[in-house]
Amino acid sequence: MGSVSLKIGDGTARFRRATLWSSALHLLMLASVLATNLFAFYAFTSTPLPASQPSKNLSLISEHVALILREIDASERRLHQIQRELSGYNSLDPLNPSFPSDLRLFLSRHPLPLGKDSKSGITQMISSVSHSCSRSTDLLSSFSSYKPWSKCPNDSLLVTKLIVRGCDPLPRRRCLTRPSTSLPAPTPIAHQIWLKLRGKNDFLIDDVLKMGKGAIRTGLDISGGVGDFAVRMAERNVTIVTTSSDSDSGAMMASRGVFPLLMSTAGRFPFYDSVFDLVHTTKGLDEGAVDKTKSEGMEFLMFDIDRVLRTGGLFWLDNYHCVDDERKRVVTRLIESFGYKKLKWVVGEKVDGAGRSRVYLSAVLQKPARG
Ligand SMILES: *[C@@H]1O[C@H](CO)[C@@H](O)[C@H](O)[C@H]1NC(C)=O
Ligand SMILES: *[C@@H]1O[C@H](CO)[C@@H](O)[C@H](O)[C@H]1NC(C)=O
Ligand SMILES: CC(=O)N[C@H]1CO[C@H](CO)[C@@H](O)[C@@H]1O
Repeated sequence: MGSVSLKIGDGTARFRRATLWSSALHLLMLASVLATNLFAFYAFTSTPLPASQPSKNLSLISEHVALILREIDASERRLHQIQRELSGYNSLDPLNPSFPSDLRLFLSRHPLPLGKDSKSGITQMISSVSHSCSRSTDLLSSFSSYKPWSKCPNDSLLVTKLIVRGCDPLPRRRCLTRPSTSLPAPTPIAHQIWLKLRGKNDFLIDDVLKMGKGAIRTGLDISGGVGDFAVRMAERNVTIVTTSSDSDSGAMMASRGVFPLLMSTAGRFPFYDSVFDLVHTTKGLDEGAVDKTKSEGMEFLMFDIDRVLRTGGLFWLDNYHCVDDERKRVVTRLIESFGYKKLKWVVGEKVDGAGRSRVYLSAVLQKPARG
């Protein structure tokens, strides 16, 4: 597995721990597979069968086979246990005395004031944090260490760190947000992307809106930086929600009058099914889901994109950088398997600042009606 890096604040967070863990997990799986195979090899080669006594040797073999099966079973159980530990199930104890008291208070059960709810049958509200928080209890504890009713610590970078580590949702806090410095003056967009063509991978906003036949009113921009795309679309009366995991982007987007949503690309989008006319992304596919050997991560993301997009809505993959041929093939195969209509599909090369040629894919795809 590669390491995913996301730009947060002024630095870069690398999922080094996750990578280490998964490498360890892979090593362990490899070792157990190897051991099992060696064992089988030994069992079948070290017992040559003299023709005179086949039944006795047969029972010997079946004993060996039973032993191998038991060994495989035990390895599987060990693996499962390790996976549970890595993913954090069972290990986040809401009553852990080392947690700050407000975190314990938040996680405790709160009975409904009017007793059992007749519709759902529930009697208490349960507040949760993500199970991945158990991998970052040190950060989570810093986040929850504050004096109730006083000013919150200035820790937006900490929030971002937790979210990109999968600790999302975070607990609520009983502290007052710091007096915000007034929003910065809105920064104008320096470039002419989407208004003027720079290369064959660029599409014009107006052309894409025409493909939507004037029915594009709302959209989602995944990992949309400081909202440039949303600002351009707002000029055309289209409302775009921009997701970002960068703690510095929010104020900038708000000052430009567009809607910032702080979330990791790895989480399910907090939207109803079929509500967007358009989903746009440049880097979102990678940030949500890069894994060199498997494409499931990207599949989960694509299914969620498909979920929030309405029938007839457009998915605009904008200058997606294909790091290699294999990635291009994986992304192409994945997108094609959703059966979208290709309104635009352009693969092109661009030379970057260092003189290297890079391959980009740009596409506008229309979600089909499914019977
Ligand atoms: C929070 O701290 C950062 C530097 O760490 C500073 O730039 C920012 O202005 C602070 N914000 C508030 C609201 O105090
Ligand atoms: C956006 O809406 C306003 C108000 O309805 C209208 O005057 C304007 O022409 C619209 N702009 C575009 C690009 O459709
Ligand atoms: C490998 C092994 O145990 N082979 C046995 C097969 O059966 C004959 C007869 O009992 C033994 O002599 C072999 O040692």
